[in-house]
Amino acid sequence: MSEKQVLAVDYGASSGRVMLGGFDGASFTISELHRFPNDPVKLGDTMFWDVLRLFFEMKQGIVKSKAYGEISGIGVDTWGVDFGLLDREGRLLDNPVHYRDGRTDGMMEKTLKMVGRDPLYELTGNQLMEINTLFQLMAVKERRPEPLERADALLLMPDLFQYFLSGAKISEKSIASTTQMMDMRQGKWAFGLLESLGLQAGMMCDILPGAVRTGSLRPEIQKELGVPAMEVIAVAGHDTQSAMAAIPAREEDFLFISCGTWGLFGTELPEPVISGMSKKFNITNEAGLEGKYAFLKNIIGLWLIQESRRQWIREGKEYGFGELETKAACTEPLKSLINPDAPEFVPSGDIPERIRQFCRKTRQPVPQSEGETVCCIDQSLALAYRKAMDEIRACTGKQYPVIHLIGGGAQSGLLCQMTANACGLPVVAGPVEATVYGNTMAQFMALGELNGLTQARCALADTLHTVVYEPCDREIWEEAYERYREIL
Ligand code: LFR
Repeated sequence: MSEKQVLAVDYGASSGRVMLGGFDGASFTISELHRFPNDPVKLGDTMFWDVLRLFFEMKQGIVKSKAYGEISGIGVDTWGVDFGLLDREGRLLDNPVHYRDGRTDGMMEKTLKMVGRDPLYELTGNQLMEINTLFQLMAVKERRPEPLERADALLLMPDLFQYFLSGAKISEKSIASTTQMMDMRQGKWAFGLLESLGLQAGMMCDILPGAVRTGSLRPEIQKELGVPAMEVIAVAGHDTQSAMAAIPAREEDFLFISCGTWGLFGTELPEPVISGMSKKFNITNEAGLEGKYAFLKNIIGLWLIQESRRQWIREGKEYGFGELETKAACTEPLKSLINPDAPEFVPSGDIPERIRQFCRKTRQPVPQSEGETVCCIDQSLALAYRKAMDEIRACTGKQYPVIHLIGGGAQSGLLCQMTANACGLPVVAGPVEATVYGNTMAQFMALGELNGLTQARCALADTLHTVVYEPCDREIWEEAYERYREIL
């Protein structure tokens, strides 16, 4: 079979790209057409996504694809939980707001008082996090209800871009499952919950599974960009689920870490787990492709390093990630530990200073240099993964032979090795571009070129070159894990 091509558009919290994905019936290729920054914009006291610029950049990518021949489809994935509201004519009522915006402060507690922590978790199966769509909507309702009152449709970010491209208003299931508004077992919107909170259920669009065609590129966009028609495809719109689709696992039971701005640690299951124990550990269920579920913990991830790097740039010191890793590898490991999920590390700002404060408060050696800071972050993340692993094992009653570490973090040999050491399991690193592969695979599934996820994963495993990190220094890491649990 000759190679077919699609455009995989992947928006991350700090950058986006349009990639060309190819499949020749046996293996995949991906190449970058266009990459651009995704810088949120603070206006007044609100932090917005620059959604029109993001759409503009997607169009630039489409234009660049003209040099590569026929393109069969286009699919978009993004981070979770954020959304846009449309009026009856399909116009955006407000600019989408960033999940790190302060408008949700205190909203979760308020909402939980109204609906109860246990029933909410029972119904949605989602980890309770202030950033979740439900709490954002409650903030809109309380502070600035007009757009909500006029809203005819709520579209989550990938669905919004998909709508810009095709005009179809749908809710793809993987992204719907990040909202804390979906009945996880039924795969339907939790209308009763919405109504009990005074949120109008009528704005929710029908939930569709990922890997389906939703329409074709609007004629006016074809004309504007000078491109022929192409299918618009709903992939697993949630980037984490696109990435999961691309885990090159040959084992049935495995652990994974989708390691980017966030670190998502979990496993894949045929059905959600919503139990007293999963509630206690605050583990989330998310819907994936082909009716699969990810059972995972949301851990803060490389955000700590990305944001520290921005701080050092503000101080006039510009280092690449590779350079920071080299510095970290030269320092003495396991001297100081932080709880990476402590609330003070979530907002943007001077992370290295907050790490120093954390270490002073917990009477540990205070990391001074950039290398010591990055080393402290990496080892603390590895130990947070270890804790998540213990909790997931306890909930599923399963043992796992391997951890697949996918996404940008797979480039960090130090983090992969530390994770293997902390968890006592081999870490298979790669693909770095998991999200793009998963997006591409879902499109070829929708186009009928692949007969399902298993076939797609096998083809991918044959395409890829992965690196394995074997665990070592186990005693030292077990001792560190004890210390880590004490500081929590
Ligand atoms: C990762 C991710 C996480 C989600 C967080 C916020 O990019 O999608 O899965 O919890 O971003 O939306």
